[in-house]
Amino acid sequence: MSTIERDFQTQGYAFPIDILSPREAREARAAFETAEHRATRDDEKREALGRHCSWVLPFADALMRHPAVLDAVTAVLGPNLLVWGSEFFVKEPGTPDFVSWHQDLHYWGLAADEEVTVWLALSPATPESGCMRFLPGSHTQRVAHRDTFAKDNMLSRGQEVDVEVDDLQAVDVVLQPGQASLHHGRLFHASHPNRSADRRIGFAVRYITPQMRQSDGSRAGVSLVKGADTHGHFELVPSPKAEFAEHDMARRRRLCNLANATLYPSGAQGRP
Ligand SMILES: O=C(O)CCC(=O)C(=O)O
Repeated sequence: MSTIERDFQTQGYAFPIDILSPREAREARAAFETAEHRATRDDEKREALGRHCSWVLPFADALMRHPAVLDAVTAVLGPNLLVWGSEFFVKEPGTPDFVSWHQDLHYWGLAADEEVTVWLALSPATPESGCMRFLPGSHTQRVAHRDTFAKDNMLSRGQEVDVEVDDLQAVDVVLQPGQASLHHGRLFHASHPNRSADRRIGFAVRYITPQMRQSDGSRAGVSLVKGADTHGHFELVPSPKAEFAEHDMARRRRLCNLANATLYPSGAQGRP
């Protein structure tokens, strides 16, 4: 059993995993910031950076298919991999933005637990910059959540676990630019505000196996990134060829509208 597989099974996470060289990480950050600049005056493009960005940004599609990323995910999910979601999490220096303790799979309407997130750092992720925090071993539980709609919470409904979390047990997910962490969809995780002088930028990608499906039977959009789609439960989305191309944006709009009924039954929208 590899270290990644062992850590993932026992703790619910594995990190740090080297993915990009420092130069490649700087290039990926520059590609992100260029796309961000192009999206400045367009609400839909800005929203796309925070949800299903790989459907409209070729550099994001390439990053989530990086061989080192796929090797790490294969160690825990096996050889056939789909991507269910991809998004940039940006915390500006000195802002109050935070993420409350939550379990990703609680809200996504998926019928099983074969999901893993890769969070790739494009700037330093440290306690000062508001790196993620994980609660070791919490991935074996399913707990109730409540929606707080707390101001400054980066999650769409301010969702958080409805149980006490012993903060002293949490580990800081410290990553250099180009390093990644893996976390299980049931792992309790959170993050504090960014008190550093730099932006904290992470690229989060949600990998699933083809056996997964939406509990309500809907055919959500996914990208096939390795092996074969052996079950056909989802609509396969092709790689984008150009940034924010209108036909890719239109497909993304249609698939986000379809997913909203599952993800936001009460009407709130944004990040799942
Ligand atoms: O970037 C963060 O601080 C939180 C990210 C997160 O909750 C996730 O990737 O599931």
